[in-house]
Amino acid sequence: MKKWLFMVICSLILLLPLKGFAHSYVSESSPADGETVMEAVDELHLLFNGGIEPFSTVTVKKDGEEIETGEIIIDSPYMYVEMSESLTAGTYEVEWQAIGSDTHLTEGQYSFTVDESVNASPEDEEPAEERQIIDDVETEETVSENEQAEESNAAENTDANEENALLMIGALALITMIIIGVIVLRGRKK
Ligand SMILES: [Cu+2]
Repeated sequence: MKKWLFMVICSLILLLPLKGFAHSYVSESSPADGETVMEAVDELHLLFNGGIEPFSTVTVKKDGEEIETGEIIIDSPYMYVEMSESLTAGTYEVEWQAIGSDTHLTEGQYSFTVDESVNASPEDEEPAEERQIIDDVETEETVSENEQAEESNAAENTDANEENALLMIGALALITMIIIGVIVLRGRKK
C-alpha cells in the first residue's frame, strides 16, 4: 500500500508543474483573424475558450501605430472593445492580453482588413452584371480567408486541449491519492 501511495505522490509532483489550470485563448472574434470586412468597424468582439478576469486588455494597431480604443468591456468569456473612432480602410492588428481564471497571463494577436472600396464604388458607372461578378469573387475570397482563420484558431486551441487532458489526469491522480489516504488513515486507527 505504501508503494502505491509513493507512486501516486510522485506522479502528482510530476504533473502539477506542467499544467495545473487551463489558460484562456481567443477562440473566435469579430472581425475574425484574416477577415476582410467591407464596412468600417466600430466594435471588436473577442470570445475566449476559458474565463477571463478584469484587466484583460487589447491594443489595436494600424501600420504598427497604436490606435486609441474606447471602453473595453469584460463579460467573461467575452471581451468587447468599443473604438473611439470607426476603423476605416486599412489592416489592423489586435494584440490581446488575457488574465485567466487562475490569474495567469496569456497573449496573442490577430489581424483583419477593412476594405470599403466595394461600397464606395460609384454604382452608375459600372454595368450591373459586371459588378455582380466582382461581388461574387470578393465574397469567395472572404470565405476562404475565414476558413483559414478558423484553421489557425484550431491550431492555437490544440495547446489548450492538451492542457485539459493533463488537468483530467491530475484530477484523477488527486482523487486516487485521497482515496488511498483515507484507506491508510483508517488502517492506522484500527
Ligand atoms: Cu496558469
